Amino acid sequence: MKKNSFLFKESEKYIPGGVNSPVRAFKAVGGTPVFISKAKGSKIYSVEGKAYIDYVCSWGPLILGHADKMVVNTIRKTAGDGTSFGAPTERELELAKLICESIPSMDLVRFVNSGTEAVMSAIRAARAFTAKDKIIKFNGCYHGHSDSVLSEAGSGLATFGVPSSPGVPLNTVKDTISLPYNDIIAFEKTIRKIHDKIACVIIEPVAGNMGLVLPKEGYLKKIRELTQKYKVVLIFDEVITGFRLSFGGVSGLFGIKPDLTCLGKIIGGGLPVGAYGGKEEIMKLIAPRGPVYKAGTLSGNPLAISAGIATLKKLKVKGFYEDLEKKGKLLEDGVRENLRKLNLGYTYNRLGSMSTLFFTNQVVNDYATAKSSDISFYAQYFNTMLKSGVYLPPSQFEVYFISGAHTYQDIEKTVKINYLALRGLKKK
Ligand code: HOZ
Repeated sequence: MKKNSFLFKESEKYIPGGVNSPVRAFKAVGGTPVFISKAKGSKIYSVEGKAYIDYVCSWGPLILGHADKMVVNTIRKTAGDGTSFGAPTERELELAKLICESIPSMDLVRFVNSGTEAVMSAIRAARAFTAKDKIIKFNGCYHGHSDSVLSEAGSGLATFGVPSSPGVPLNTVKDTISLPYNDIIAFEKTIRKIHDKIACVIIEPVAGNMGLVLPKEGYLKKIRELTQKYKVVLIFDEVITGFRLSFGGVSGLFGIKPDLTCLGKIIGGGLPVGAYGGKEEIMKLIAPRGPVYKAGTLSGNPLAISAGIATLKKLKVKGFYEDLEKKGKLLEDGVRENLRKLNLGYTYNRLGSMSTLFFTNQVVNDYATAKSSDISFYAQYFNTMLKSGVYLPPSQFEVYFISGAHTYQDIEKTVKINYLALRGLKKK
């Protein structure tokens, strides 16, 4: 039997930091990353043969759980017919239709291979459409790792406490303005002053990369009003939330229509995918219909597209999101009750099947309050949960995801372990 520690040491010799995405290295929580050998339903299994109830779910895409039968069979069948053509397929049309029909603001959609690529391409489209350069983003939101959105970003940058990344040209970041999330006054002041220079505003309408942070009542509506008033393109980054909180996106749930939306994760059913789309007047600029360039050999890859179609078809079944909501509520009620019994005032944010327990007594509604969390407590908590068979994200600034495959027993068991983990927290 191979050990996690052996594999990690070997990986470090060949892969920077031993991982292909930084948060996975467990640096924020200590210890050795778990090397996964297989997964099924709500469980992942390590190379050491240990089973875990998984609340990472590949950071969101696996809303049906691991190795869903229908998704796997679809991928198998598709693979047998060829894995990539670099030419159009009927499947792309099917998924494009499904997406455009379910997201009210989506007239046209273009597939790419990741959320990073979707955002990068959407910003380019917005800049071309407005003939302006500057963008506004929000502190703690993460929009992938392309140059222009790597300032004050969440996810790995929050985990490692770095405001930006070396290697990003100053000339690129000078066009990026990062404002506090949920602060409509700061936003209004900025956009009123320099709207003639702003191409777009990009936001995670429900933020999932500083832990889960919900928009305040009326916040998104006001952002929409102001961007419309000042003719600035509004981009919703729904890479995490698209098809997670409802069929479609947060835009449908809150009744707000952005100009462009970025998608990823769920629409590929666990295979690498991304997409961006929105208003025809902007999307018609994309090559070859228009001059704004974007290309990609694996864009619209048959495996990812067919896994996405299979996933969306299952999500469409009546009651799917209601069931997720019940499970999310069961977890929330359990954790809140544990906090109450232990007289702990930590903050628990939840929407549907997404949640985060923040180790702070402050209300968490922006990056500053998320960062008030005691990350050494999170590390202790994470490690006790892990030892007891619950796999949480190895960072305070990420989200717990529940899938349709999680059972009520999984959640009840998690709540019991949560109680013991919270009770055992020791001040250092
Ligand atoms: N940064 C992403 C999560 N918000 C992905 C992390 C990973 O895949 O390691």
